[in-house]
Amino acid sequence: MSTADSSPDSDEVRIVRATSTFDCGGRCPLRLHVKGNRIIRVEGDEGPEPEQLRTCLRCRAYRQMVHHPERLMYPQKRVGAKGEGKFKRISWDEALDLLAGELLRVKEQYGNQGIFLATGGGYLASLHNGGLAASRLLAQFGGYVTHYGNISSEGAVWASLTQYGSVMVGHSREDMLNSRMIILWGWDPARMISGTNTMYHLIKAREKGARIIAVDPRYHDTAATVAQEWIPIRPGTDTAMMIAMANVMIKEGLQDQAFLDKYTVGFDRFKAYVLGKEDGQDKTPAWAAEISGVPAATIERLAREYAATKPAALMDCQGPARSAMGEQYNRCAATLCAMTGNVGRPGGSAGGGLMGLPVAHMFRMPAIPPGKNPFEQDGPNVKGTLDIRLRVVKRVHINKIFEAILRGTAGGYPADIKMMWSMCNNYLNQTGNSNQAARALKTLEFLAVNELFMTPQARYADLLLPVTSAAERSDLTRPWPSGPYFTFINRAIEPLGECKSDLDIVSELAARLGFKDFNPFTEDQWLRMFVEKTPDLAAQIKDFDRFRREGIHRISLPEPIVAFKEQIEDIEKNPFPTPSGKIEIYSQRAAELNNPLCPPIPQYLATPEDRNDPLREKYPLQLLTPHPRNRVHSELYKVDWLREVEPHRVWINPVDARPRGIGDGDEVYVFNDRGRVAIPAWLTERIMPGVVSIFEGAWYAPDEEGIDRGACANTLTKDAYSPGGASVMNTALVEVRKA
Ligand SMILES: Nc1nc2c(c(=O)[nH]1)N[C@H]1C(S)=C(S)[C@@H](COP(=O)(O)OP(=O)(O)OC[C@H]3O[C@@H](n4cnc5c(=O)[nH]c(N)nc54)[C@H](O)[C@@H]3O)O[C@H]1N2
Ligand SMILES: Nc1nc2c(c(=O)[nH]1)N[C@H]1C(S)=C(S)[C@@H](COP(=O)(O)OP(=O)(O)OC[C@H]3O[C@@H](n4cnc5c(=O)[nH]c(N)nc54)[C@H](O)[C@@H]3O)O[C@H]1N2
Ligand SMILES: [Mo]
Repeated sequence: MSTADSSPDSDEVRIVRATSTFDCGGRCPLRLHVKGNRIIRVEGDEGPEPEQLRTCLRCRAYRQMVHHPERLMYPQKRVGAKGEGKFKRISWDEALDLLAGELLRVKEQYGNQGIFLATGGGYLASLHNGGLAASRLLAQFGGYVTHYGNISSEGAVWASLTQYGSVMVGHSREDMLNSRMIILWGWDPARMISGTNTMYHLIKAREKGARIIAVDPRYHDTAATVAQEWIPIRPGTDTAMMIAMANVMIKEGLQDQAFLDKYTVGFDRFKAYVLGKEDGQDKTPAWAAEISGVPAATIERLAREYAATKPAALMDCQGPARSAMGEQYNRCAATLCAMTGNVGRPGGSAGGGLMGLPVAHMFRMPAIPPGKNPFEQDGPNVKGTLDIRLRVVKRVHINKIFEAILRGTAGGYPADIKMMWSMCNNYLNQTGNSNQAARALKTLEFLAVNELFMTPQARYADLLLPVTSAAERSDLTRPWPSGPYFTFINRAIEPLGECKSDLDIVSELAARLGFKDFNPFTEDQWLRMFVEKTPDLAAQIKDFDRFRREGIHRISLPEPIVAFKEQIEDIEKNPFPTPSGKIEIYSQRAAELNNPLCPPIPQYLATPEDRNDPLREKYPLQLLTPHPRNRVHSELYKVDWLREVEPHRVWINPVDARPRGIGDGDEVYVFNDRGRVAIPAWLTERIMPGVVSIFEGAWYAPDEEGIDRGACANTLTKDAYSPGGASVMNTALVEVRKA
């Protein structure tokens, strides 16, 4: 770290090495130019090609976020009605006394199960991570209730665990240079990143001659940049198309039978389903064309091409899996990867939708004792089960938090929630059915929110605690989800206003609740301890001071990581971590769930609010809610530069717009029984007819009539989860009308 003068009126410019900590698909190393207590410029990584980690637009606007005039600067207490957004400034002493008092009151009056902790992905670094610190404190305080289920990828997690017994299904990105064909099946890394240099490697793969095809209802940025072909498909119907591809391969004998015989179990059961031996429905390309809208000839051609081109990488991801039967899509993709013998092979892929690598893992706070949360211990907590509801009993599914608040134990939820403490999330905005969430938040006896901004959720708080940004403290992090590298975030500026980190807030609260020595170490001691005591880190980083100075430690790999390489090289010695030791195209564990909606082989299943639901007469359009290029979910929403990049609009095909009298730029209502948003229309052939798209993360802002003027996508989505636990964000029917 620079020893230069950091006093507020110094004229000297220091360069501080850091990264952002957003839950975005990348992790840009940054050189922050700091003058006095202000970041005046942001530069990216200066590493040489090909390692240089190119900075994204969001990080380039980092200082606009850190120094935003609307940052919360001091603790505040509600004075208006709940949700009205009227607050009064108070001191930290008053604020912490209030929170400690409410925790004690609720515990005394209702027991610890009245306390709900909502954590989230708002801050992806190790030390100043609020959720972790608070969960440890509340466990020591006698327990709390929280949520389960990864909102991003539970469908993909379920599929990968079922099929492979492991979630480590990724290849390092440079392995795409070994692929002769890459299918972007619901994957758009130009926008969602998927590891900082994914696009760089994808472009290199294309230059090297790989054939690249996008299967997506939207002609997305990645398709526009690298794909030779776009195959539009109706949302939620990918499994039908994949099954028909399997049908073509089976009938034409194109599958890699030797691979299937050696490494998989249950292919025959899948084959019988594909050929319709049990239900009488031969799942032909014509059958799938009817469901998916993809012409039968295209399905046949893709099946033959994919089976013949080796190696080929079918890249499924998490977006299509965030849907009513999401896990079936990832399981089916993994099954095609096995049928073509691409699993465990350089240039191939395993499917499964999770692209993480088994290196550079998160490392967090080993020293504060976790304590035992009684509400996690006294149920079966069935380890290894595929039944999401049994994996963590006594918690609330993440997409059901607000219904649980409204209905409590009478509605079958594990607790009657009386108070909520929230940090690193904006779930009112980010989980299904925001109108219901707003109703639920009004019923809480007490809501404390640790935040940087007055988000839609923060507006409902009784107590607002202002939090420092990642630029105002030092920490360690790693990329999401590839890399591989570690980064050191050096504190660039001193805390603005009266902001404190979550860790400091929790530690001060701990002292008030009578926990002595809750956090006995300084920031510097902690960070040194992490580096020296975390095996993954200690093995890599021998020189702490150098790591801190350089801000990054790049891990050099002798060769690209290929998931399941060891298994494919020697299955006897290295079985798959499944009950059978093989890739489970048929899963006995899934069969034991006895749930026709969660079958032992991957299947296409109709769902509520898909295109066959009779509700389509009223709401004929399918809604997609992908992640925004110019934000990280709802973060950075206030940054003007980023707003200019992409105005918030609903994508609609002219074929759907014209009969509704909608012109480009017209203000429209998008609505269903859950809510109504007002938003300008973007007429574009980049989305297929019958489908509209609103990027998630715009801030919920209902007017007096209940029309959401902010056009938050979740005003329209539902608070449901699939049998495998996927949050249902991309299965919703809507209608669009001129406002
Ligand atoms: N810029 C930016 N990057 C981000 C984030 C962000 O907020 N902003 N968030 C990060 C996080 S937390 C996550 S979990 C990841 C999420 O990454 P993903 O889950 O991969 O992203 P999504 O944007 O939801 O969807 C990806 C694609 O799926 C398509 N899609 C949706 N439904 C279907 C379908 O039924 N079939 C097919 N074939 N395609 C479909 C969408 O059109 C979109 O192009 O992104 C990360 N990256
Ligand atoms: N419709 C729809 N909804 C979706 C999705 C979708 O595809 N479609 N995707 C889902 C996915 S994959 C995800 S991961 C979720 C994300 O859901 P959330 O985690 O709720 O998303 P963010 O908008 O990133 O909210 C993070 C909040 O944390 C705050 N924050 C940042 N740093 C700190 C800190 O150090 N301390 C504290 N206390 N707060 C901090 C930020 O200001 C921000 O308000 O959204 C989900 N919602
Ligand atoms: Mo996510």
